[in-house]
Amino acid sequence: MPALSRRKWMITAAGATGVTAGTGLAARNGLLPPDCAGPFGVGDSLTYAAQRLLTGQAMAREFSRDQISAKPFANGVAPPTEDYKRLQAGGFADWRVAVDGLVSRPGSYSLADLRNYPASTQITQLVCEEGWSYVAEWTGVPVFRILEAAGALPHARFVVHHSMEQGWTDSIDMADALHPQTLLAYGMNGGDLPPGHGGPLRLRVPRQLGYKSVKFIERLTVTGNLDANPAGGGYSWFAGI
Ligand SMILES: Nc1nc2c(c(=O)[nH]1)N[C@H]1C(S)=C(S)[C@@H](COP(=O)(O)O)O[C@H]1N2
Ligand SMILES: [Mo]
Repeated sequence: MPALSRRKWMITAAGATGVTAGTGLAARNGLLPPDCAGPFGVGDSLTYAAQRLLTGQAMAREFSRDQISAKPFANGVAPPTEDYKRLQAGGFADWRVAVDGLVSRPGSYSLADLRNYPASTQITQLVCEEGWSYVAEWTGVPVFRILEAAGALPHARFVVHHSMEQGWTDSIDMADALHPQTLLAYGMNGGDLPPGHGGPLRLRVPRQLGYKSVKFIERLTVTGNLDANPAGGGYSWFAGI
């Protein structure tokens, strides 16, 4: 036992020294995640830096139509609130997603506004951290188009995405926010996005685990740091796949 713990300690110490040596370089190249000082800091920083270096703007795998799962799993139900029910009764005509923070043109967009932008469709896999997954087709507007329309400022580093559902605020860095496959999705498998899957509007981040694809999106906040916006869910902030 003592030998084992000493060995473990030595491995940890060696890893930590390597990370310290690499920290300046990683920070200069934007390779440190915002939770690098947290309890999982060393491991998360290595995962994040390695993935950013290896994959860059690589695309998530896209599937063919015949690979779409027959029964996609809806991991939850729509928020049981009066606000949601009222919007649903109106066919979500009054649903709006606000865009604020470090943008020169803060504002809000209805679903009809979002549909006016060139749509993007992807057949990708949603992978839950619990071990299940499915393939579906999602349609929506790439987040980069909305950031462009809102005039994201040069010192923007993260986009915080807020759900109408309590407790589901999360964030992504600009590499993922500007990634061509990161969508504000309003369609799924050829129809409107169903309430169980986050309808009328969810984020799709196919380069990260399912929990980053927050449902019932009603606000995007562009920010330079995450001090006021801790990551949601209690999961690791970075969930690259
Ligand atoms: N608002 C909200 N967004 C959410 C969740 C949720 O419970 N509420 N679950 C997350 C998790 S853990 C996963 S795996 C996916 C599941 O998406 P699905 O229900 O469309 O399959 O949504 C993510 N986004
Ligand atoms: Mo999940």
